[in-house]
Amino acid sequence: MNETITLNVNGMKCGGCENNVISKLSAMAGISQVTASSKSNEVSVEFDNSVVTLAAISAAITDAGYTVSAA
Ligand SMILES: [Cu+2]
Repeated sequence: MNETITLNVNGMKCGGCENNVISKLSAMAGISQVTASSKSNEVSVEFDNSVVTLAAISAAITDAGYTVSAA
């Protein structure tokens, strides 16, 4: 089932960081839509929760070098 979540993500400083997060997440199976804002420190993800988990999404953001502080 599709679900949309907004995560608080720290460490994004510019549009390059936003694009980095967006391209990393967009490449993952089950993720249909990603928006990222370095201004509000938010990443919104629309995903199919039968394909990909919130934990995997958080891990991908962490791997990219950013910190997920809250869901
Ligand atoms: Cu940046």
